Amino acid sequence: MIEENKPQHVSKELESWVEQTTGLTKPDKVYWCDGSELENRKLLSFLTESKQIIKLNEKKYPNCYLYRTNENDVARVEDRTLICTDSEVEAGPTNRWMKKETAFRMMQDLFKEIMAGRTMYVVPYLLGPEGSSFSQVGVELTDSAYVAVNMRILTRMGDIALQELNRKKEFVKAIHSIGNLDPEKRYICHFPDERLLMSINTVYGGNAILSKKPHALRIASIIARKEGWLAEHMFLLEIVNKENDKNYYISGALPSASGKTNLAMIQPSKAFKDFTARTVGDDISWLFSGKNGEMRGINPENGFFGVAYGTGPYSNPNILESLKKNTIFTNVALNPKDNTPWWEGLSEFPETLYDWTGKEWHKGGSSAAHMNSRFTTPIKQYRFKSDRYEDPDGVEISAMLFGGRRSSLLPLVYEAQTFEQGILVGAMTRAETTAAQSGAARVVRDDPMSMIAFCGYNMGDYFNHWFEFAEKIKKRPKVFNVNWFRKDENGNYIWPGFGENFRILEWMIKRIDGTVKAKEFPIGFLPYVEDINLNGMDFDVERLKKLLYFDKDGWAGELIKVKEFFDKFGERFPKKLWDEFDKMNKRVLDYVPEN
Ligand code: OXD
Ligand code: MN
Repeated sequence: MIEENKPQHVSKELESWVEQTTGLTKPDKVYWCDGSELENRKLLSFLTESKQIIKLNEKKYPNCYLYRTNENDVARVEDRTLICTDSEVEAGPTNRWMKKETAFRMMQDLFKEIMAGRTMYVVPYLLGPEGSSFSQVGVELTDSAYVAVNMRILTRMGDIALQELNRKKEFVKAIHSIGNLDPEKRYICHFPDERLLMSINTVYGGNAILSKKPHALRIASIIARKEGWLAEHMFLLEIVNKENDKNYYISGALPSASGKTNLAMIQPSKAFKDFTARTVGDDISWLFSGKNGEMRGINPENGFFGVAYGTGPYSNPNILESLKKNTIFTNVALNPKDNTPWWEGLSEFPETLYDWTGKEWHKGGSSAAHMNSRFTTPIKQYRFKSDRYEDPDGVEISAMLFGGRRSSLLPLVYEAQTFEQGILVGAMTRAETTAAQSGAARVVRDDPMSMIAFCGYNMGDYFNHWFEFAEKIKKRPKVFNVNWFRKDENGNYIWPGFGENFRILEWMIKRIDGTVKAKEFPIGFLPYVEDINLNGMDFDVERLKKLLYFDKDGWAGELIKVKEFFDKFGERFPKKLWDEFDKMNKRVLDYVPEN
């Protein structure tokens, strides 16, 4: 076996684990990634020459590539994502569980000699800013060069991580193989006790880039509980009011493929010329308490893995320029005329395309890019990133928001009256599923804090942990709930969304500053219609009233569903959360509408 590029100082633990994995998987070669530009170019050339990836137009899209996954491997597979512990109760009723020993044996069998004839890449990575006491090191061993080049964008990869490892000693171990892409033998296993991840028969990002959902959310959420912080499926957005020179940091949880990246990159329209908005993170936030009892957050990632489909001049004008260099596209269409990537929403339909599977596509055909097609692009080159994204101490959170896709009932925005009620608002999130989950139809499911697929332990304990965490926070952020997705009788979206959502963010800022009042309802505070700034927008106030209406009967029904979900946790469900629920339920049932 050949070993290449091995660094001089490698800890004994890392060295022996790599050796052990090599013994099991039997690669022809082990290559240690250093994260350098030269190495990146070599890996991309190898992928191009071996026809695994397509190099795009160098003039229009320098250093950009298109990768097509197998047609059966286009999204996260939640039913094959397992939490592997001694007892099922540790995983809880929302996770799929397998007994640790059984899962380990199964994975050992599947990984046996799986890398024969292939190269195993050793990919050390750092999650979080360099020098942050919250940063974590992981090492992924993978036989996919595509995974390695993605990780170089999404994490701080290579030597920088090994240096941090020399200081920290502890690291998360992750083993991945493309295997043979057999969907029946596809598994993403999490072994929290060993801080070990094993994933096989997939290359789709959320299943194979183990630094992301598996480490930065599932394993990190378990570590966070032990250490007293939170790992959340949240973007982190900076808003500056230039008029009074105040900064606001808003973290927000929305389910996958529900506009989280777009909101994290929102551009205030002309009506809001006093404001700028900058991105700290678009998908994951690690939240902790600061010295003065404030809530702080960092983005553990270093790049964006956003949904390409639908991204365009209207939905997210800011990102488009960034996608024109150093970006890997997955499952988008290809315009053969000039060898450029294309997806629905980017521009007018070209006459002819190759669709995401590589087949010829003509105008009028079904979707050319996959609905869960992705871009992987570095934060560094994003013009509207916040200067604070590399701050090791993170940023101070002024507000949090929860939400999801709901075609009815849920108002455009409402505010929790207290932080504890805010925990309930997050916990009772129910949202329509999207193309980010394999096999998903548009059905409403419980998705507390948008973490249903990402909490690595019993969610009853998770809710409890939120209350424990809240006790440490003396300067409590306001908590809001948003829903951009209400539909009218004809099935059309009522609120235009995207950039116009800034109007709602501005209302939140006014609430943070205490400059507007709000009206109390059983679920929390709703805005007075006149406090939502509609300047420069052609939107009927009556429609806005509809979006801010409190529907007593609808909410009574909603809370029945919420209760059914909460009941699943039995003993593990915190009393404090039942108390919040009971209070809200009583207020809803007792509510008598004015006149
Ligand atoms: C993602 C997801 O990729 O949530 O961010 O699926
Ligand atoms: Mn996500």
